Amino acid sequence: MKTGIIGLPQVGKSSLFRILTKAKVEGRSTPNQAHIGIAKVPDPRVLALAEIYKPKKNTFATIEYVDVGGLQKDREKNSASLVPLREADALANVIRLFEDPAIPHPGDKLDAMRDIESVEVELMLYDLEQIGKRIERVEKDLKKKKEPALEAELAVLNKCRTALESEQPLREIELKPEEAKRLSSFELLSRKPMLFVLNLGDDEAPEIDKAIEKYKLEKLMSKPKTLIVPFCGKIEAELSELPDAEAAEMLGAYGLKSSGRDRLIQASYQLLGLISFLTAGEPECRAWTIKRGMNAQEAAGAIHSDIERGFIKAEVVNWENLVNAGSMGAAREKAQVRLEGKEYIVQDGDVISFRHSG
Ligand SMILES: Nc1nc2c(ncn2[C@@H]2O[C@H](COP(=O)(O)OP(=O)(O)O)[C@@H](O)[C@H]2O)c(=O)[nH]1
Ligand SMILES: [Mg+2]
Repeated sequence: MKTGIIGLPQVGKSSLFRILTKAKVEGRSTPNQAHIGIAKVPDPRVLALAEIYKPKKNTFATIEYVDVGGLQKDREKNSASLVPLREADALANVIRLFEDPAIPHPGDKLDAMRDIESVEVELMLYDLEQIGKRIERVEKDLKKKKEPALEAELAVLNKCRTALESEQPLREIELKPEEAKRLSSFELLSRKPMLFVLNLGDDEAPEIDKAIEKYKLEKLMSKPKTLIVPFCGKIEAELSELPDAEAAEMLGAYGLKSSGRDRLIQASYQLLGLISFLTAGEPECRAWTIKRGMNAQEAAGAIHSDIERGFIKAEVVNWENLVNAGSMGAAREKAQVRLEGKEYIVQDGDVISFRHSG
């Protein structure tokens, strides 16, 4: 699963990409060569299980980030730089809120809402073009021959066009599952879940919790498929260069309660509709990624298709119960370990051991 990083020029996109992926990329990304990097999803649960099992290794879930070039004044160039985003499953729009006279910004003063809207407009124009082309096509075909499937598609497309024309991103409109399905072959950008990343100045670190109110962005919080995460880019860039333990110590010195990097990655994970289940043993403690709502048999497939096919039962215990009990045996005695069938909907933080045949 991939999150595409977007935003105006000089807002801290590439810096964010480097922080998240701890990649050492030099230079700028251009539309034709977007940078792709992988981030480990920080997971204290894996570490807590490792305290019990002392495994040979810990393995974390991962997600991908893509750094595409910044949006330009020139519409044509924008279209090109938006193309790599078609493959993204979610977007992260970086909003510049740090002052720095040495680093020019396209607006004369900082204005979060203006910048958010100008990026949204680009996404919506891109979608309008895709939808407009398809509508033309479908209307032409319908003139030749009435076809219920095409008529249904046209209705959804028109619904989208109406929303876009009134400047409403498609992620905000409600569609029935069968309507959404008709759109699934289009890579519509304004329909992708959106993470607004507020890139604050260093001096705002102690009041990071109040940033959303301070910049009057509360109204974004209630929007569907939308999350807002404030962070201090420059501080996080410094922290990402340090070993984990030192970075954790330095947080407090800046007046921060938690790592912005961790919060951002966890927010993207959540926005992508992903959860983790865990496996624990002496060889390895590991977090596995699945879509929220998957059942035990589907989850088994994340490990291996053989386990999915030969699924018999899942032995499930909540990670915290296991950690508090201190061992599987002790958790069993407390009746905290359950045997679940294939229909069981896996919960975030379940520790599972699968019984399978073959
Ligand atoms: N003061 C400050 N400078 C930053 C911050 N984030 C990025 N920068 C600087 O802003 C410039 C542009 O950053 P970059 O990440 O390349 O922006 P991009 O054009 O959006 O990819 C660089 O000189 C960064 O060092 C920040 O949070 N605070
Ligand atoms: Mg850049």
